[in-house]
Amino acid sequence: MCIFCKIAAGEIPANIVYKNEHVTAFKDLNPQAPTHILVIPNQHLESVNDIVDDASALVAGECLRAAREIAQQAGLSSYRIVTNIGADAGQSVFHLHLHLLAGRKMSWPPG
Ligand code: DGP
Repeated sequence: MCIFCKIAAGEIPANIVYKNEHVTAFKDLNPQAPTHILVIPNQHLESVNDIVDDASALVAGECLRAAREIAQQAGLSSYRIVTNIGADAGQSVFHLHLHLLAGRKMSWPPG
């Protein structure tokens, strides 16, 4: 089981801020902004590359919906959602996750 599967299953601790049937969200261990939350599907998908059918698309959509709800409940007017796909893009944990970042001015393009 991968580390994010273990967090979703409650087998290792995390600072969980949101959970439902499809999605778990928790604070990033190494925050890059005052708000930095990871939103993951409870089921293991490696990355966006695994969104290949209706079931995986539903789960990915639930991740986006959860991110929007978390942002709204936190009163965030601006925020960024990032997902890295592959090592060269910065992916280090191979379980699909959305980074929800907020609380500072963001630059563009990302490095
Ligand atoms: P990425 O580089 O896009 O794969 O992002 C992985 C993120 O996951 C990175 O920002 C650090 C975070 N992370 C890695 N392991 C853990 C963990 O065990 N707990 C928490 N809360 N975050 C983790």
